[in-house]
Amino acid sequence: MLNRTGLDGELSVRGFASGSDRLPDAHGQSVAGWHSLGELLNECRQITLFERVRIRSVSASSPGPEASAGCRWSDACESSTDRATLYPPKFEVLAMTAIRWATIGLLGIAFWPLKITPAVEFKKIRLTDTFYAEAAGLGDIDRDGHGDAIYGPHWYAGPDFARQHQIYPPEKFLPQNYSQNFATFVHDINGDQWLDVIVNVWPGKEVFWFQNPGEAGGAWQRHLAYPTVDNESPHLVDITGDGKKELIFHTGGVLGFAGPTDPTGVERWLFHPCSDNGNWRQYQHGLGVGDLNGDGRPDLLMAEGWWEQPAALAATPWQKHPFTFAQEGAQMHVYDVDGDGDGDVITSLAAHGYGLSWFEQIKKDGAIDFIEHAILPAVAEKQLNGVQFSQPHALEVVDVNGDGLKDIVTGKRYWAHGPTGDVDATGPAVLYWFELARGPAAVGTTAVHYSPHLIDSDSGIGTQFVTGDLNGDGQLDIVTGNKKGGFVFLGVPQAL
Ligand SMILES: [Ca+2]
Ligand SMILES: [Ca+2]
Ligand SMILES: [Ca+2]
Ligand SMILES: [Ca+2]
Repeated sequence: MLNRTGLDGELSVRGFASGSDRLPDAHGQSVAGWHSLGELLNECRQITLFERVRIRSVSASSPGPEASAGCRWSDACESSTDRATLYPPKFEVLAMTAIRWATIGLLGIAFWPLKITPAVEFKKIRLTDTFYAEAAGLGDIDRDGHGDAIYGPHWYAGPDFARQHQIYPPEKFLPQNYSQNFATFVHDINGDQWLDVIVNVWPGKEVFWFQNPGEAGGAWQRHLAYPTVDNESPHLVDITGDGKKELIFHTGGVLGFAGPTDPTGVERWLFHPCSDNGNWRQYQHGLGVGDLNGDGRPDLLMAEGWWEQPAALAATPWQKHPFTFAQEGAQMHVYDVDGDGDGDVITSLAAHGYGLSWFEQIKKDGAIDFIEHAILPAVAEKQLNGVQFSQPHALEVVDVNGDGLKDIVTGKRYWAHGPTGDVDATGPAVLYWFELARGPAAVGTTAVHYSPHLIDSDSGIGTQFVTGDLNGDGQLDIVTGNKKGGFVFLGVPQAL
């Protein structure tokens, strides 16, 4: 082994992928700190094992910030400077290469079937079998330290969710029909430290927010936030970066967002247009928020492309980047699925049909482009590990098993248009999570793998649901609501 100590030459870790030249590299990053080339190669193995590591730049001559380097199994690590000096004798290289590829081969075979994190199971609690809403929320409504579940007109007090409390006058709906609650969000709108509940009553109709009465108790006062909120998957997120959440939707064919205009939130919220008129309709499917170009500013996504948030928020319209992600998706998410440093897109393809995909961000002629990777096939006859279901009309991207990788939670929207209105309408009302794993990339394949895990087969999803840790045990919980009623799924950690 060649001792690294005393060498001032700058190393670079360069990524190569079979059949691809688009992996990130860290050319020019100072990666001193390894004491030998063997250690460097070992570091590369660690990189390939865990896909992505942080490498601290500790060059004595020029200490710098943390650098990020991503490699994959097929990467090579080499010095770009002083190669002759740094490289060990040939036999050592050959030996290292042989060991490395043997390791790659063995782990490549063994990696996929291995479960390296504890399994996850869920305890199901049925809040009610009455159809009140196709949405759900969670949060500590009464500030007693226990997370509470929100379904339709009621919140259910944790930790047992047995007691229900009214938010607005309840109205029961027939499962053959529709509710007056398609999206539920929980957020402190007026800044009094008590969580309020925000409801989109119907695609294309009002969003109201119900004011938590707080310690004094009593009725929740209803306020109109915005009168016409189009799209079936509106979001409530902080898109402006001021720490306050805004409602993301389109109205009158224009994509944008709206938020409170005064500290009380009671004044009518103002709509901030971000696009030209796209003639989008009331029941438009597919909407998302996330930073796709890595500038730190969340961008907007729809099924037909994404809109780049400008440096000056007021500059409108935002630049549109056309790309067809889906025909009829639901909540669209941006997440670095493959761990290469850029945001990828996760969306269902048909909220009333089949298909769930992630779209890998690539650069094409210097511009952002995407490659689709199917998770659930878009046709009924094909399956993923024997799993297939229709109508993934809501989905969340969240780390279910605590391994640091965000997984996907989705399921079947039960009776979206009644018992006969959709393909396989009477199929099991399933709720699944899809476990993300990353591993060796063979030629022409991706290093990303999803495994479906059934959570429940008699509940499904509606048009929106929520995840979070309700009981503070560190395990992810899920609250859903649809035509079968309202449900809490408490994650129960399992031993390895
Ligand atoms: Ca509570
Ligand atoms: Ca951005
Ligand atoms: Ca990526
Ligand atoms: Ca995970």
